[in-house]
Amino acid sequence: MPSLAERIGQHLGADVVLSAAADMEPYLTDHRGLYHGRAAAVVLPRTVEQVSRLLAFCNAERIGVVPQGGNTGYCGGATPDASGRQVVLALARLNRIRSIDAANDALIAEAGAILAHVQRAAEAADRYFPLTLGSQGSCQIGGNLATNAGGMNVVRYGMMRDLVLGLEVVLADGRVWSSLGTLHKDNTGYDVKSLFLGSEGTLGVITAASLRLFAPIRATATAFIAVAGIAAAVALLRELQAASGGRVSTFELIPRIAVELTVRHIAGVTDPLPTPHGWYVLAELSSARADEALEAVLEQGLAGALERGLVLDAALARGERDRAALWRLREHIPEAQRRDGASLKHDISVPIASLAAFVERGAAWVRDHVPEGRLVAYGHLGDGNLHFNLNQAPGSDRAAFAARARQIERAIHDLVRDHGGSFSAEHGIGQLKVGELERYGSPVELELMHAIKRAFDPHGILNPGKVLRAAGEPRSA
Ligand code: 2HG
Ligand code: ZN
Repeated sequence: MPSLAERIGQHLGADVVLSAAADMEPYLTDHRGLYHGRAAAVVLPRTVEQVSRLLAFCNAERIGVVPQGGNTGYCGGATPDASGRQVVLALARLNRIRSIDAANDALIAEAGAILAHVQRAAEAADRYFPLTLGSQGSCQIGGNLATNAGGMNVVRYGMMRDLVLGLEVVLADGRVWSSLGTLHKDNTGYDVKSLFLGSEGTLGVITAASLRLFAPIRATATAFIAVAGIAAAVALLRELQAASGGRVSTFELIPRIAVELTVRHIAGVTDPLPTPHGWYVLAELSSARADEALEAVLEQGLAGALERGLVLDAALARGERDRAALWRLREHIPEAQRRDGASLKHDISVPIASLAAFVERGAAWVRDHVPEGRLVAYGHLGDGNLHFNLNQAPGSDRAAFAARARQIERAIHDLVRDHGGSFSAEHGIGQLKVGELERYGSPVELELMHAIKRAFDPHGILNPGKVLRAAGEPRSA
């Protein structure tokens, strides 16, 4: 009796199937090392037709399929379970830029295309693709779509969902549905493509997308700003938006501890300001007009805010080198956190007007209840989205700290709910937050989600146990 991997090889060609333990290994552990799964095979198709044949086969045989992009996710959404019966479907080889239509501001990329390649392809056509993530050198556009990724430019351009014109998706039974096109308006009934965005491979496998392009950026002004606190940062954002006519494209909150961690752990990062402050913002204004006086707008805005005590100090980037150094500091905060020891991550959002109150209460709770941890809260202030993370304090026990994860998460997520926020702003649900969705999600919405899941994937073969608990899977505490 041939193995499952051999049978898949017979259908698709042996050259697209990995089954040796050493070959499969990189596909079985998630980026944060939270999950280690097993698989019957890892399949790396070269064509959409092969994806279609694989899903038709797995649907008929009731075999779970776990789609995987660059494997940079935070919630274990692309890691198989421990049964060894699931198949990992890695999209890496489906990585072509199929077309660029600059006249229609559209680009069609396959799921396995690396985000940075998509950005460069747009640039080569004198256009701009705005999604900007720390992991852009390795994450894949299919994963960005399936998780509705966010990042540093959302305040201006929206999340991945807002950057999509159409999709090509292989459904659970192998049918291929395509809405690839360049229409910027299409109001024909239910927005089916939207369902796949953020569904994390549980409703279909995205194989290609038509993406929105924008005018290229010709001018930027960037500053690293010490602010008087969170409320001051929120007020500054509103002032800079008003003064620049909505040109703010990045507005990232950075705490003092993140500066210390990046200076300590990341080569080449230095403190941009001469004296320490509690909170900072990395702000960038950008424009498609080369002659727009963005630096002057930023300087004037900051000078006014300095007078009124919102801003305490600021370093303006004078040229591309300065700018790259400031971005390097921000983008490497997660890596610096990782190198410093165990960390607990909470990707939360609250209405922007409630941010200051939330941080005040959350920080006090951490101070009072987690003596072995230190708050490292940073993120996309412009979107009300903070990574309200904790790192183990120096000298504390790694395992004891990590063991408190669920209890700490519960307290923080309850506080988030009390402030009208979300326990998952941009990193999705995966397997990590299935219980949180059940706890905090609206029961009616969950019923609708299960109904949609049954309609799209009646046999439950698509990424089983991600986002929604698989049928028959026991609830944990
Ligand atoms: C970021 O904003 C990423 O840098 C990662 O979303 C956040 O590590 C994190 O918590
Ligand atoms: Zn983030």
